[in-house]
Amino acid sequence: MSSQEIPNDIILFHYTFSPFAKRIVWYLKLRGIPYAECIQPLTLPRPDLAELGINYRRIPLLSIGRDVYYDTRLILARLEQSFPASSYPPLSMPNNKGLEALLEKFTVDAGIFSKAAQSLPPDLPVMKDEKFLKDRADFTGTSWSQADRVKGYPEALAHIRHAFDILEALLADGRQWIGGTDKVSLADIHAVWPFNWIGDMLPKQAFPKDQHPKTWAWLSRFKKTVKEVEASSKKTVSLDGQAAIQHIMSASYHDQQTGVDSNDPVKLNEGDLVQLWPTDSGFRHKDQGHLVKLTNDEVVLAIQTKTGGKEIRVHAPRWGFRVVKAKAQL
Ligand SMILES: N[C@@H](CCC(=O)N[C@@H](CS)C(=O)NCC(=O)O)C(=O)O
Repeated sequence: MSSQEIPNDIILFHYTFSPFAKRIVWYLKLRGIPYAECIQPLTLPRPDLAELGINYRRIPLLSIGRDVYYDTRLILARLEQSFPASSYPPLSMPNNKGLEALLEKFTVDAGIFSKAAQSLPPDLPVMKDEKFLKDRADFTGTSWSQADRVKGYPEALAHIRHAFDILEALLADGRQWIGGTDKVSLADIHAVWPFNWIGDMLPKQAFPKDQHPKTWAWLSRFKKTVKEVEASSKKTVSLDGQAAIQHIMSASYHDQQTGVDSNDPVKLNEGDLVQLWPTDSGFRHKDQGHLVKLTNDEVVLAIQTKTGGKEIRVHAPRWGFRVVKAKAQL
C-alpha cells in the first residue's frame, strides 16, 4: 500500500476493547483527523510489533511516518503538537491545560485503571479464559486467578465509588462538560475513559443512579456524542500487519529533532546503547537501542526492525518509564 493511502501518515495499533486506545480513537475522530489502523490481538504474541523490533507490549501505539509513539500520554501530546488548531478544530482549551493535565494524572497515574480492571465482573467470559488470565498476569505482575479476582472485587468497587464522588463534585455546578466548556473537550477524554469502559458493567445496587446523577448524565452525554461523531466519520483505513510494517520502514522520520539534554540527571549521552521499559505495567518487556533524544518529557531510541534490519525510532514519555545504559546486547 502506498503512503498516499495512509492519511496523515498515521497508523494506530490497537484493539477495539482497549479503553486506553479509545482515548486516541475519540481524540482523532472528534477532531476529524483521518488516520489508518492496524488491529492487534488482545493477548501476546503480537507478530507485527515483534517484526518491527518492538518489545513494548502495551496497547495502543501510534506511528507517524517512521516514528512509533508509546503510551497515550505521549501520543496525545504529540498529536496536539503536530496537528495544531490551525489544521483541525481544536479539542484542548488553552485556559484548561492545567485541569486537563490533572485529570489525565487522575485517570492514568492515580491507579484508576487497575481499580477499573478489578471492577470488571469476575464472571465475565474472558475472566475464565486461561490464556487471557495468564497474559494479563504477565502484564500486571499480579495474580488474575478467579479466586483472587472475587476477593479483590468489593474493594475495587469501593475505590471506583470514591472516584465517582470526585466526578460528581467536579460536575456539581451543573456544567455539561467536565472542563466547563460548551462542547466536549480534551478534559472529558482524560476524565471519562475508565468510567465509560466499566460503567454499564458496575452492579446497580452499589451504583444507584441517584447517588451520582450528574456523573451518569455526563457519561451518557459523552457516549452519545462520540457515537454520533463515529457514525458521521469516514470509515477508518484498515491495514494488515505487512502493509503497516512496510509503510513505517519506508517512511521518513516525522520528528527531525535529536539530542540529549546534557543537564539531565540520568546522565546519558546521545548514541548510548540503552534499555527502555515502563515501570507500572508491562515492565517485563524491554526495548534496547541507541539513544537519539532525551528531554524532560520524552525519550527516543533508534531500534532495528527484525526483518531487513532497518532503523526506526520509538518514543516514550519519561513519566512511568525507565531508561538505563544497557549492559550488553540483548
Ligand atoms: N500508560 C499506558 C497504559 C496502556 C495500557 O495499559 N493498555 C492496556 C490495554 S487498555 C494494555 O496494554 N493491556 C495489555 C495488553 O494489551 O497487552 C498508556 O497510557 O498507553
